[in-house]
Amino acid sequence: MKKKNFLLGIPGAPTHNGGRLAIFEDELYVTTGDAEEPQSSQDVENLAGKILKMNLDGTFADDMPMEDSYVWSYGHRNPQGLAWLEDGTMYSSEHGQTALDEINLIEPGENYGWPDYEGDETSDDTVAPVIHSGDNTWAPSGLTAHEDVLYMAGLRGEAVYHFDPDSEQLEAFVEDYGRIRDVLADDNKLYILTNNTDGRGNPDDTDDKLLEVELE
Ligand SMILES: [Ca+2]
Repeated sequence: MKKKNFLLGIPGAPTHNGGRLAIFEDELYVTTGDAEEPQSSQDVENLAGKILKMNLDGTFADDMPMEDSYVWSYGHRNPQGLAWLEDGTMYSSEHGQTALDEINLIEPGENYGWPDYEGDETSDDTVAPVIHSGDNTWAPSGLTAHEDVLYMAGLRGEAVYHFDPDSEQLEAFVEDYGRIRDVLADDNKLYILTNNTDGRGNPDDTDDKLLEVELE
């Protein structure tokens, strides 16, 4: 089988590279970071600082908000999590600058503000997060949905967070395992991947670990 390059030229840098891939309803979603060039996030011709979407054969989906473009949403700083509730509502987790980490409700063609707006600040054409971390740092990476709630991996926060979009309440759900890179809910179980060996943690002899937690 001949290999095909689906999409080349996503900007990269030592940090801020997004990098989450997720398939929902037979379409591929890709998060990209600003690659340390914040204004790229506002340039819809630039693939940095975006959530991209494509068909599984690499072609443009029929319902893209911009013509001949993979850009599904823009104005992102460094999104690393993607998840969908059972009703199809789409969310993404995103690293803020030192604090003001975000969970965003993603709608096609919308501008999520970076670098012009952070936290609750918005203009007429930007969207504020459904929740942000204020002065705290979650350093959110992976995101997953179970029924009507979200679970989010926290690196610096060293926790798996539980977020209920209805009540907009966020709380630590699993702690004491260090840095958490990714989470996946499947069949009433939550799988949790630690990342204490990523150069920023304090690994013990058995890191890193894949944990399994029973969900109610
Ligand atoms: Ca934002």
